[in-house]
Amino acid sequence: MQEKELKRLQDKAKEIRKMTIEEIGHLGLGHIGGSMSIVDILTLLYYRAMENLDPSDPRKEGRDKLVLSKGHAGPALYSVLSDKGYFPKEWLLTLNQGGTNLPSHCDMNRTPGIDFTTGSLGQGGSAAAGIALADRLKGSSAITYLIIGDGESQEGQVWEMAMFAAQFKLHNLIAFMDFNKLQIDGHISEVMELENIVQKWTGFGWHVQRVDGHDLQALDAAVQAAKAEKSLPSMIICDTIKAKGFSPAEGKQTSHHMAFSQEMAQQAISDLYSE
Ligand SMILES: Cc1ncc(C[n+]2csc(CCOP(=O)(O)OP(=O)(O)O)c2C)c(N)n1
Ligand SMILES: [Mg+2]
Repeated sequence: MQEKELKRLQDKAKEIRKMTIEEIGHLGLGHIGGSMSIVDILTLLYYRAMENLDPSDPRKEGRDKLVLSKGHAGPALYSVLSDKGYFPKEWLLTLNQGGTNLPSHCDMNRTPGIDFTTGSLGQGGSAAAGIALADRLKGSSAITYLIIGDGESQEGQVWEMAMFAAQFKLHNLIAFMDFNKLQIDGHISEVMELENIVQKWTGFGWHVQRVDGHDLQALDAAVQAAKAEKSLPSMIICDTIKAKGFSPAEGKQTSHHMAFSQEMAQQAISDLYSE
């Protein structure tokens, strides 16, 4: 990736972080931690990797798709979708309020651009594998992207999906694991260890890479390598920091779901831009 393109994406990721802080900050509480940790992955996907997207036709046949299985990170995806023009930016200020089109967790029947309803952890991967298989049966070359959490990866259903996708050689399924080392109740290593995660996915028959999930250049190279793989499904393990770019709680357990004032939000945004 050229330096200019990298800078464009870095600036965009910053803007998406700012929008997400404002969006959750307006409501006063929410899943800031898991939203901020995937901003770079979302930026790489929506501003570079995904093809055949049309915000005026969100269900366009043949488009690449994303299943955000850790559906509680919806606010970050809503920032991206509003910026892309799927719906007005003003909707962000209605997050998780009565009558909103932007519920706390992703809902494909409410929000233009959301490809699958998620929130019940462990299930989104199965949906993504089904979508990828359906696309292949239709003769479509579309790619289905999937984002799962590290805590979510303790769910047994994730590993059933892993076997299924390998069995059917779903090379049009490209998954990211947001390895931010934290889940709702504490550190992954204390709740249920995920070590040897690369060996685990490799053992389940996937093409596996591990990258810094905040390095857009590395994410781009990993997606290109995943696209070039024409037999196995791909898993990109992304080392990330929970609440990345939200200074009051970056890397902290408290960021999972927290309340914060407008003043804290403004301070966080000014810290973000003085980095
Ligand atoms: C099946 C299920 N059990 C419990 C929850 C409640 N829950 C929401 S987020 C979360 C923690 C998820 O941790 P992780 O996957 O690491 O997400 P992140 O760190 O990105 O927030 C839990 C337990 C849920 N949404 N679904
Ligand atoms: Mg986590």
